[in-house]
Amino acid sequence: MQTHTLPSGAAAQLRLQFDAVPSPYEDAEGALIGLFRAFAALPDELLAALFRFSRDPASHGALLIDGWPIDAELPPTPTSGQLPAGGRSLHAEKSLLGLAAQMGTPVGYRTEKDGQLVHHVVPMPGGEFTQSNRGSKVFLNFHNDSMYDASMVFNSHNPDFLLLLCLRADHERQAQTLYVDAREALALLPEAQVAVLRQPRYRMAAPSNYTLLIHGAKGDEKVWSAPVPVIQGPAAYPEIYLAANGVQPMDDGAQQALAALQQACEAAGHDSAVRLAPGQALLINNRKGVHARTAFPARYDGQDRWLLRANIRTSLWDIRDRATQQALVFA
Ligand SMILES: O=C(O)CCC(=O)C(=O)O
Ligand SMILES: [Fe+2]
Repeated sequence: MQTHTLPSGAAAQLRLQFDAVPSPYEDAEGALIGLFRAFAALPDELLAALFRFSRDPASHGALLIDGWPIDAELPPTPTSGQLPAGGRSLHAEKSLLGLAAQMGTPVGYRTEKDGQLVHHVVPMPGGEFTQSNRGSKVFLNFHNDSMYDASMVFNSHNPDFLLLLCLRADHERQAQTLYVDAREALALLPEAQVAVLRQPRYRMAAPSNYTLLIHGAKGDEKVWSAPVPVIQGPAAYPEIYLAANGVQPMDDGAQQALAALQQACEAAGHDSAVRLAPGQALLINNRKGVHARTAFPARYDGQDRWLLRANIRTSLWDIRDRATQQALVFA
């Protein structure tokens, strides 16, 4: 994976500027304006890498950048996805949102972590075996972060990018985050199977957070999309879409092509595996490729793995049908 490191001088300068930035939990707009100013002073080389990653259709779909300011003293890892109370410097949140604003616009969705701009991705008791960011004990399958929509297509209003910033690694540093760019995976498949993946012969399960919290489903019940393709768009710049919570091929040919794609992802994914360490940010294009996470132990002792996550859109206009009274928060 392509990796950059924020020089320590630039990190120290960011920390100083962060002191003048309001808490994003209290004043999201004020925080984003302050962060815009602070991030403008980053080294040209890093800004150029961010620019190309975020705006060039040809760039690779994942980028790792190390050395971001995070809080010197962290509270125990939460077990509920809610921010623990108590005074903190919020350097990590500011690193996350400043970086997100370089890539596009950070947004919240009411159906995902209450519309918050900053998500706490932590293992949660009871969620160990789920195909969601609450899980730990199972491999989180290759997927895109998707968003339920009444159109029954779940990759229309979803984030274009997601950003993961590591605050704490898991105890044994086992968890690996994997990314496969669709171009790499499709290069491993025969053309006939790519052609099948391009046809609307699949149903995708709505995210489990939606199914449980909003739909009120119990157990393994799923909400399925309309028939959709896995691959769309020009061969040189394909968009891929796989749901974490389940993909249902609608016939045998579709099933075979999906199995071949999953094998290709497993083959390609381990090349890009990262064990995220504190201060590392993984920038993920949510349309160019799919991501996954390996299993890891969770102990719920306050020292479990803890990532901050942001959802980022390049266009808010295209999701205006779900705008709410609250800026940057969508239904
Ligand atoms: O925990 C990870 O490394 C990835 C989790 C994930 O897929 C997500 O937060 O969307
Ligand atoms: Fe994900």
